[in-house]
Amino acid sequence: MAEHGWLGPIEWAATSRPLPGQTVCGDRSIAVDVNGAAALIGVLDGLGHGELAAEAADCGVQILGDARGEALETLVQCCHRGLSNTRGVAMTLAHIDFQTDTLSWVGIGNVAADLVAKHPAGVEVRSSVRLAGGIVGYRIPEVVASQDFPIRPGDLLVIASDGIDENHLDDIDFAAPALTIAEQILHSHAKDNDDALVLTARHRGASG
Ligand SMILES: [Mn+2]
Repeated sequence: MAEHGWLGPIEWAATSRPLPGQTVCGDRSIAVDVNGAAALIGVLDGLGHGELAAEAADCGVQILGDARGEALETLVQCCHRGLSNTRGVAMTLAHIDFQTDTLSWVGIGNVAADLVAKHPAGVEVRSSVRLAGGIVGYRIPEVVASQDFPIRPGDLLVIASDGIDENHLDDIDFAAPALTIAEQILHSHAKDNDDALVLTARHRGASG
């Protein structure tokens, strides 16, 4: 399954597939506008895989969409409360402010997020989200703090569930659209023992 679109200057795409042999993927993405001034982007991996995992992740996407204007720390707390009757999720969220070109992100569990840029030697990893241990809906750290830093035109945010292997940033074609990059990562780096989802978000500059 694939989705893609634009949020302000951000071109985003998400693509996923279930564990081979299964029909339901328990990983979900969110990419929504926040008052025309920012984007809320994230990936939720329902614990385990399949239908009950998808149910937890869908519930999280719904909560995030409804509360999208809140701070990231608040969004994590909202999801934690709202998912207590589900299996729970691993979740990484990013907020991109279009006015200040500031990226903020927070991660609970094992959904990797990296901000990468094109480099003469290949791919430069400019920053990686610091993941806190826990399961949203079951147990999260007492203090959940997001991290902020500048994002520049050309930068690419890649968020990947743990069904994608660790080498997924090795061969990115920066000339390609966000959807093609996401599809290439999924194709080359999805593991055969889990659901897999990749979300890409590219800052295309003020002209969009
Ligand atoms: Mn997983």
